[in-house]
Amino acid sequence: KVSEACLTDIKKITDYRGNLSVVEELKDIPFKIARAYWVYDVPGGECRGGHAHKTLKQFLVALSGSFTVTLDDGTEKRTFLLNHPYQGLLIETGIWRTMDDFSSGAVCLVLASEVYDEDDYIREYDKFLEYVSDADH
Ligand code: T46
Repeated sequence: KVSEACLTDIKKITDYRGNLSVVEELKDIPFKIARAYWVYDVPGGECRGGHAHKTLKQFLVALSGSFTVTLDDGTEKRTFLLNHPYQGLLIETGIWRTMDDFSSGAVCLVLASEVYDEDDYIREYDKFLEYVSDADH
């Protein structure tokens, strides 16, 4: 449920040489990490996402710059601003997400619980609403 989503603080080790943040699977992130990818060089005004996943869970971090992530569980929508490399957003299964308002130089790191599988995507909003209203999925 979107009402349970929140930005999580990531461990930050400050140092005169610069800062370091770290996450470990099954400890800071509630799944084993099967894949990492990152989104960058997003032109101003472009949005990404616009789909949900049946199985995949993901953890998003703005490594640089900022962007917003809107989560929608079919009932409620909430928008989060990701603008610190020491904060992350967990996206559970069955949540429609869109990513907007990328600043110049924004880099979005995504840690994912599964390898890439196009069959896991729900890319049409009406199918998503059917999916979430079907308790047997
Ligand atoms: C998500 C948001 C946050 C691959 O071949 N392998 C991959 O691991 C990924 C993630 C994508 N692709 C291909 C599939 C498309 O042809 O790369 C192309 C762009 O993917 P997509 O349009 O799904 O990108 P976004 O930024 O809209 O969504 C991505 C993830 O796909 C998605 O799971 O939640 O980032």
